[in-house]
Amino acid sequence: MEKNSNFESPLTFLNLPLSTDFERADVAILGIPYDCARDMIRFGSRQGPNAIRHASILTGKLIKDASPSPLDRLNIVDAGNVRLSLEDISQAFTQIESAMSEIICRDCIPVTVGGDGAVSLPQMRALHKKHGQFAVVHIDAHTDAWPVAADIPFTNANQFTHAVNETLINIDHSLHIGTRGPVNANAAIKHAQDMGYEVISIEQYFKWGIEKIVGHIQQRINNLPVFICYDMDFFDPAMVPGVATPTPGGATPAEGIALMRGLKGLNIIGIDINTTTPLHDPAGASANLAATLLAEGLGILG
Ligand SMILES: [Mn+2]
Repeated sequence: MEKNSNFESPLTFLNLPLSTDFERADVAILGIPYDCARDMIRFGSRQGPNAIRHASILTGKLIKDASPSPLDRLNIVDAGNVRLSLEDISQAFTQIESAMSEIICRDCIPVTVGGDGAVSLPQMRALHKKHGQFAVVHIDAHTDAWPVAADIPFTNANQFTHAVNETLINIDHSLHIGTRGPVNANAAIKHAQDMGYEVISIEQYFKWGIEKIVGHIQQRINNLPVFICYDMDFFDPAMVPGVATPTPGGATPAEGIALMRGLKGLNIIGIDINTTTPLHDPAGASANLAATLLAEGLGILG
C-alpha cells in the first residue's frame, strides 16, 4: 500500500526528517513549547510548535517544488521540541539555552518556533556564547524591552532589556520594527530607545514601504551576525488572531513575507518565530502563516 506522505509519523516541520545529527545538518528547526513568562490574558503558545508542524504539511509539499528550494542547497532537519520545565522559569531557560547550544556548537543554524517571546532570551544567551555580540532585528508590535521589575525579573515583555543588560547584543546595530498600541506604549518605546535600540513604528513602516525598510535594515545591521526574531503579533489580528497580545493596526501577511525575503543576504545566525497560540486561532490562519514564514526564513539562509 502506498504511503500517505501527507500524514507521515512522526509529524515534523515541513515534512523534514526528525534528527539531532547536527554535525551533518546545516539548519535545525527547534520547537520551544514554553509559555509561562506570564502573558497577561491569553496563554497557549506552548502548543504553537505542534500546531505549526501540523499546518506545515502543505507548506512542506510546496517547498519541495519551489525553485529555488532551500532544500536543494541546505540539509535541514526537525530537531523536535525542547524538553523543558514549565514550572520553573530559570530551569526552562537553562534547558532552552542548552538545546540551542547543542545545535550552534556544531555550526548548525537554529530556526526556532515558540513558545512566547520570553524564549528569545535563552536563545540569545546561547548565540552570544558562540558568536559574541550580535545584532538583532526584532519584528513585533511591542518592543519587549520594558524596564525590569525587582520582584518579577524575567517576563515575556523584557527579554530585550536583559539582552542589553547582559551585553549579549550590539545595540548600535539592533532595531525593533512594527511597534504600535495605545496605552503605555510610549513609555516602553522610550525605554528601548534610551537603551540605544532604534524603534521603527508600524506607521513609519507603512510610510517607508518595504524597499526602503529593507535597505535601512541592511544598512543598520552592516554585515554583523544577526538574530531575526519574529513575533507573530506583528501582523494585524484581523488576519492573524492566534497570538498572545493581539494589537490592531498591524501588517498583512504579504508585507511580513516580503520583509522576511528582504533580509536575504544578511549574516543570519538564527531565526525565531514565536507567540503563535492555537487556542485563539480557530481557522488555523496564524499557524499557517507561521509555517509559511518558517519556509521563507529557510529561503534566506545560507
Ligand atoms: Mn509582541
